[in-house]
Amino acid sequence: MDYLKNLNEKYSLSKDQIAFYKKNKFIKIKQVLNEETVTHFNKIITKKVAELNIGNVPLSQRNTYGKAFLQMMNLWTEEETIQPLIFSKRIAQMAAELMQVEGVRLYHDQALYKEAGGGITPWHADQYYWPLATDKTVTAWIPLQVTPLEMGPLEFCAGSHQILEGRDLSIGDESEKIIEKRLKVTDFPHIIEPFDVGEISFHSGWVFHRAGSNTTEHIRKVMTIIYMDKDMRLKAPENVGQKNDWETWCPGAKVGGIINTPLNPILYG
Ligand SMILES: O=C(O)CCC(=O)C(=O)O
Repeated sequence: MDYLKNLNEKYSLSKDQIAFYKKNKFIKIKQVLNEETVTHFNKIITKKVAELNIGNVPLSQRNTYGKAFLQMMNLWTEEETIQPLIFSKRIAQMAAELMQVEGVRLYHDQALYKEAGGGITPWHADQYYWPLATDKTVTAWIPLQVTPLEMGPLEFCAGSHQILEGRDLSIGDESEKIIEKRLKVTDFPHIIEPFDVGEISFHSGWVFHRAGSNTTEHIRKVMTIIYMDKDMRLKAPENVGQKNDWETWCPGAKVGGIINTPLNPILYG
């Protein structure tokens, strides 16, 4: 059970790392998890994803979003043994410190398994889907194996949270095309790098990101944890996705109130 030690041991972020995140609204950090922890969760999350993945439509019959990945949500509520990763103090404290807030709650988790031959994840900003009142949101993207460029690691447009155009687009062919075009005429760097085992990234809700296709014969297995400020309030939904998210990830929360439901535990602070 050494993974519990790894998951709860403090990671000391440097001032430079916090400043980097503040400016770019994403960061990649090596050696957050050790190989044993990654291997352990690779096994149990993959088993759960396989169990839940019934009636899968062949890749060729899916749209661009569907080809990007298998998406299984809130696995911590489905499988007790996955909880220690989602409730990791180490990762939650990093999320809080990067956002410079006192504490964080869970918004939800999701496994994102890009199948062998799976397509691109189009450019998008996550917060389009979220009925959350401020930008104090961050996703920890946790690959469950070494992730070379051929597998489609997460890519970021550094500092692109400053661009408002394209925020209103759901993930798909249109968002890929329009956001790509918009980002090309800016000086914000496009970061495409592989991930080592144990390396994870954090990206904020309004920074634009995408991923390439998976041209290998292996699934790109990734777990994500989406955090929000522990004092985050629910805003009135502005689109169907936000209404759906309210009902799914924070049922019972009231517009204008702090999102304090049993599905949104405080993970740090
Ligand atoms: O894993 C991917 O391909 C995309 C992930 C993503 O967009 C996210 O975690 O916000």
